Amino acid sequence: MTQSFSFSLNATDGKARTGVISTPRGDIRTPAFMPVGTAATVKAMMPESVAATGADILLGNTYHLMLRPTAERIANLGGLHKFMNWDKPILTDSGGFQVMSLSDLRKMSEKGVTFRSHIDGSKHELTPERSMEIQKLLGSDIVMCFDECPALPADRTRINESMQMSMRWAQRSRDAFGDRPGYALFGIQQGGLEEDLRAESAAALRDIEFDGYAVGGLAVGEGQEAMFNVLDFAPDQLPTDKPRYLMGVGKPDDIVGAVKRGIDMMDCVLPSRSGRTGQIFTRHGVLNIKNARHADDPRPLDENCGCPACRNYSRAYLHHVFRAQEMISGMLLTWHNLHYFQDIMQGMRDAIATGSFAAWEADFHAGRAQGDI
Ligand code: PRF
Ligand code: ZN
Repeated sequence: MTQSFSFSLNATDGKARTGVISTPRGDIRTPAFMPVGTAATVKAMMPESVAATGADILLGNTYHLMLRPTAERIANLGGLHKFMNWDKPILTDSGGFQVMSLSDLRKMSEKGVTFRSHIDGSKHELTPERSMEIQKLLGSDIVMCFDECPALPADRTRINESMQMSMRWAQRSRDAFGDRPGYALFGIQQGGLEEDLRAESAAALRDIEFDGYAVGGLAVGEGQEAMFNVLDFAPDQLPTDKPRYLMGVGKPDDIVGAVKRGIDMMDCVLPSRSGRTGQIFTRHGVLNIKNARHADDPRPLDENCGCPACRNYSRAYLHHVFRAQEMISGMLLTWHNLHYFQDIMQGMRDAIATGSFAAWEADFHAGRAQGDI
């Protein structure tokens, strides 16, 4: 039975919103944090463990999967969900952003971008049409438009031209995506830090009509204050009855600030990548397990955390396996970080539902030390 894609808001508190995105592969509770599963795995995590942290949806990457193992191979093997043993929703990014940060010898034109693989130097092309084709082959539930994201700082002329091209690519993405019941296509707003360019981009996307709208082009070097300044107006420029997704954000305080300003979805490699480098996020602040002062510490990372790393292991053990480069280190620390990020999301969902977001936010900030804990 084909069930359609829909979004319903359950409550708002100030600009913060909580609701549910329904898809044929299950519900996504919002605000939602999406762990990143770039290469058909959330590194160091079994899919059932990712689900156990509270994640309703994962992010996958067109760029990585088209290069290895290729979208055609994944399609022949039954699609990305089956391939990686994750049966809940998957959102895929469209590739352009990763081409700019990872590939060699890029060449951009109105048609799209040609580049060389960072893995073996082979030559490839991505266009709006090809990106839609790849994301369909993967079986992605939420498909992202093909866009360009300029690095900041950039001058206004460059930001404007880039945004205009991304809007033409958004129309081409919409045309190529076609009508696919049960699957969603999200537009991506660009326009740098400029309110009028952001407004123009939002108007272009609303005209085309999408199932959801992303705020792109942020967290690319502008800093939190500048990002929050944009988030003070950008979500308001997008439809209220569709999900709003802030791409590639962020640290816990970025996420809380974004939700406060009307964002419904986010993704970031931070909890998983930091897990592998020993940086731990807790409600009390940040700690690095590599630090020698943890060597004799029998306490858990966070006595109030319900994750397996905190329930079953001491800081001393986690310090030891990190120093010894044991595989379980990345597994346990990633699990904790993902669990903590999902705890934050659940806390915000509950607070918004009960109209107590401001009090929740004050507690969140009050509990956190500035330096290492
Ligand atoms: N566009 C796309 N993916 C992205 C971004 C963007 O602007 C960002 C910006 N933070 C992260 N990932 N397609
Ligand atoms: Zn924990």
